[in-house]
Amino acid sequence: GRHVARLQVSGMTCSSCSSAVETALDAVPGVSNAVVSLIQQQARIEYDTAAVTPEELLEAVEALGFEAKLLG
Ligand code: 9UX
Repeated sequence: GRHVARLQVSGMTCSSCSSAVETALDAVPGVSNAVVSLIQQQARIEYDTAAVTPEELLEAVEALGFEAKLLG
């Protein structure tokens, strides 16, 4: 089903960073929408639980060199 995950993302220092994270998350199969806030250092991701896990979302962010944690 469709779920929303929120991630704390640390290390983003400019809007190019947050745009890169957003683009990477949007490219993950099963993600229907990702919005990243530079100011809040957070990502909000709408995704299909049948296609992708929260752990894979974290990995997509970490692959860019940022640290990510799943928020409650
Ligand atoms: Mo520019 Mo943001 O190299 O880290 S993308 S500062």
